[in-house]
Amino acid sequence: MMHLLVTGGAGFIGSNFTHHAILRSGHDVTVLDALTYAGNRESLAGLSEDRLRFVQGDITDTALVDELVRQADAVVHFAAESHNDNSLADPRPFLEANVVGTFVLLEAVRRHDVRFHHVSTDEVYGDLELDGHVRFTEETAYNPSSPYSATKAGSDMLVRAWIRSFGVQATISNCSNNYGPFQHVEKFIPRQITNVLCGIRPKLYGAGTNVRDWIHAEDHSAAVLTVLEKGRIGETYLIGADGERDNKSVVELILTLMGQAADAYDHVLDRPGHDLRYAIDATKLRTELGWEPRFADFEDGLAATIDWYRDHRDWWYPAKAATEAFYAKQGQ
Ligand code: NAD
Ligand code: TDX
Repeated sequence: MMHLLVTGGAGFIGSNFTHHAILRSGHDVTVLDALTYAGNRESLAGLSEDRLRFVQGDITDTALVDELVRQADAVVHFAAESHNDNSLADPRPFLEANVVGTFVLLEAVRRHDVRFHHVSTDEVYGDLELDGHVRFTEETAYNPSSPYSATKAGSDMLVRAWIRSFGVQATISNCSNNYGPFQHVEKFIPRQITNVLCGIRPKLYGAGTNVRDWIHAEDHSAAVLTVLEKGRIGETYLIGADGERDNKSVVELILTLMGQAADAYDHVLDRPGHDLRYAIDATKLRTELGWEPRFADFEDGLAATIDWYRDHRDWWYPAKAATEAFYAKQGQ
């Protein structure tokens, strides 16, 4: 049992991980989260105060981070600005949170000799050809496309440098696209589900042929815990569950599962620099650490996610109008 400092623990994946770490693995958790527009205290509801301490604060706050890291056995770092479209509209917050924030955490774990796990994305590798069979591995060269993925790539490089230069005890994981409950309505799948629930037609960027490799957030959380508990220091592990789908078929599936005509969606302006395809080869994680995804069937996972949004309007509805107003301004 460890005392974990989880940054970004009020976000989509960080809150899922916090539940997982406390309820399945028996760790105690301190969450450090700034509660930006993307953070929601309600996502941690139901966890006992004996096991979870919540601190509202910023990962760029050196004094606060130093004190919390000093008290922890390990840091699991999820906090980030996470949405590509926002990074295209206003990149600066991404530099602050993703690059400076990771730097502040690295300096604190270095000072206190605390184990660090850095949560990152497959987007650091850029994109793959649409009709190819090549997938990302731990050896793929970095080639980020957007301000978001460039700042995540920068944060990964900082972690690697702190491992090599200062001997920081760190691991990195790069995961593919997550779905599941508690995801902000700005993201693709919840946006389309909540559009249908609000009587708005789903919005597909461009032709919708872009491919994403979907994994349930529960499987991502389990993988991060596996790397934290069993991963080799200094190593990177890719996380993915063989879930490649093109965006058009995902929208059609959502509409069908929600009892609508499969073509009841709109094509809208494409994302500038839109990555074509992501695909993860997770052989290293599976063979070396024995991790396997539990949510093998995307359609079942998506149906359960739709039910969750139908049943939790109070959680997502307050963010819906502002999110759609942002997209309307972008022509999306
Ligand atoms: P999210 O946007 O839902 O949550 C981010 C959380 O971080 C929020 O609670 C927010 O309040 C907090 N935060 C942001 N800036 C902060 C700061 N300066 N100080 C303290 N807290 C701050 O993001 P998510 O989708 O849960 O992603 C979590 C992590 O996983 C990110 O590092 C992201 O790059 C990575 N990741 C996400 C996906 C995905 O599909 N969503 C896939 C691979 C990797
Ligand atoms: O309304 C939409 N219509 C649409 O066609 C939205 C919001 C998105 N899209 C497309 C763009 C992408 O091809 O759907 C795909 C998924 O979009 P996002 O949910 O914005 O995810 P993506 O840009 O792929 O990045 C996600 O996965 C990697 C997360 O947001 C990142 O945090 C993570 O690192």
